[in-house]
Amino acid sequence: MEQTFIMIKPDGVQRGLVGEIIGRFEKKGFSLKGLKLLTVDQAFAEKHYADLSSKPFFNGLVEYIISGPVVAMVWEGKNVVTTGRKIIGATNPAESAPGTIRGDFAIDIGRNVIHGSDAVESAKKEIGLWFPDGVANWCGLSQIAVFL
Ligand code: YYY
Ligand code: MG
Repeated sequence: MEQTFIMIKPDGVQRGLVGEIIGRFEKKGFSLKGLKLLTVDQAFAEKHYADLSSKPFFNGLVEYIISGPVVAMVWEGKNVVTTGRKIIGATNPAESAPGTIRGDFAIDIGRNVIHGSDAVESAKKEIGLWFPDGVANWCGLSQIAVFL
């Protein structure tokens, strides 16, 4: 089954949008397969956005992503990569339609609340980077029970 990597950026966490965003993916019918709150360092953020390293906004983007905790998630379902991008909306909130996450909750491209993988291949890469131990085993109740 197709999976995508979704990350609520520091502004989304600070503004209290975590529940709202998770709710939108849940109500659409996608399945949450992994979730963690973490703060990443500069080297990790640069790796996540490596494809954009030559862009003029790269340094500012990295500073933003490391500025506070983010919520990293794996969501699963039919066409979840493409549909997830539709739920998120256009990169620039000025162009994101109302009803999308960025269209409803963001104004500036540099504070656009959420990240979503742009293709199945990049989703695989990003899930591997953010969940190096996999999601199937990530802190499931059954696994905690094994440790007890
Ligand atoms: O995938 P998506 O997040 O919609 O856009 P990308 O083109 O991958 O750029 C990543 C990230 O960089 C974007 O969410 C905001 C920021 N950014 C920017 O600050 N200024 C731009 N002109 C383009 C992108
Ligand atoms: Mg992108």
